[in-house]
Amino acid sequence: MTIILDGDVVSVLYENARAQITLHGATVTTWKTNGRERLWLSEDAALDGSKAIRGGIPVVFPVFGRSDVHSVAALPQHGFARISTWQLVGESKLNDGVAVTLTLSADNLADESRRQWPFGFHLTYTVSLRNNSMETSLRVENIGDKPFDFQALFHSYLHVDDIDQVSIEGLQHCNFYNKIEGAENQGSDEVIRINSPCDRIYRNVQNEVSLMQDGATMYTVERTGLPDVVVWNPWQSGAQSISDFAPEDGYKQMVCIEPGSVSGWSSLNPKSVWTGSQIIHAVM
Ligand code: TA6
Repeated sequence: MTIILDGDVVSVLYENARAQITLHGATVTTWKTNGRERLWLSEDAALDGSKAIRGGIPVVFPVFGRSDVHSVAALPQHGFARISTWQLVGESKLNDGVAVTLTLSADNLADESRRQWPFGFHLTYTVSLRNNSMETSLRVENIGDKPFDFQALFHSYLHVDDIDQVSIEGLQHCNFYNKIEGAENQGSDEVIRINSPCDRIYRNVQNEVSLMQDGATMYTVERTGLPDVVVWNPWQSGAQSISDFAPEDGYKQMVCIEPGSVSGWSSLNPKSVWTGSQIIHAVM
């Protein structure tokens, strides 16, 4: 097991697994198993802390998207967690892997974000690297004197070989909101394939979600405390309109499978704690 902090990049090595996490946004930017990259990262991703990183696993907190709910209306898209500087506070050896822990709290939040969201909070983010899986776990603690509402999500950009051969299992029969159409949809038994812009919020997903490539399981995503799953692929039109999305045909090698608690709001009273986690298994 090896953990190296070089500037604002934490490199984590465990047997045949490798990962890097930037302190900027606590973003996992690369995760390799046996030399095979499992996350998609834009070639134009800003890694200098100037903006949210396009790719990897951005951490979304305290709001998903934008919202006119008063307490979060001033926040940028997807909140401040992914654009803040986190602190590396711990590393630990697991019996089957290695974990690193990063924190972000109100007292080390940029002034602008504190003005936009003036609540007492402490985030603890643990990334656990095992031979063929990546676990990300977020602990939210209310250390202030007033309750706050929040949403949280892991915006995972999974790397695929060929989007045309991808299907997604486990979301059948789940109702979803289609952001492209602006409409709620009833679940169906259709297996999800992506052949156009896709931006769907699946609600209260009971099953494990699997991403298939050529009919074989490539990834499975386990969730705890995260009832919703967002599926996003900008397709060609979206990729062309996103300035830091490169290469332009990179949409053919990525699918965002985003476990979250985003359909409503989680409320946290002072001294209370919430946790949500995902485990991405690299199967093939
Ligand atoms: O999670 C899907 C989504 O909300 C899409 O609507 C799209 O906006 C995507 O996130 C990327 O958002 P970003 O702020 O990273 O450009």
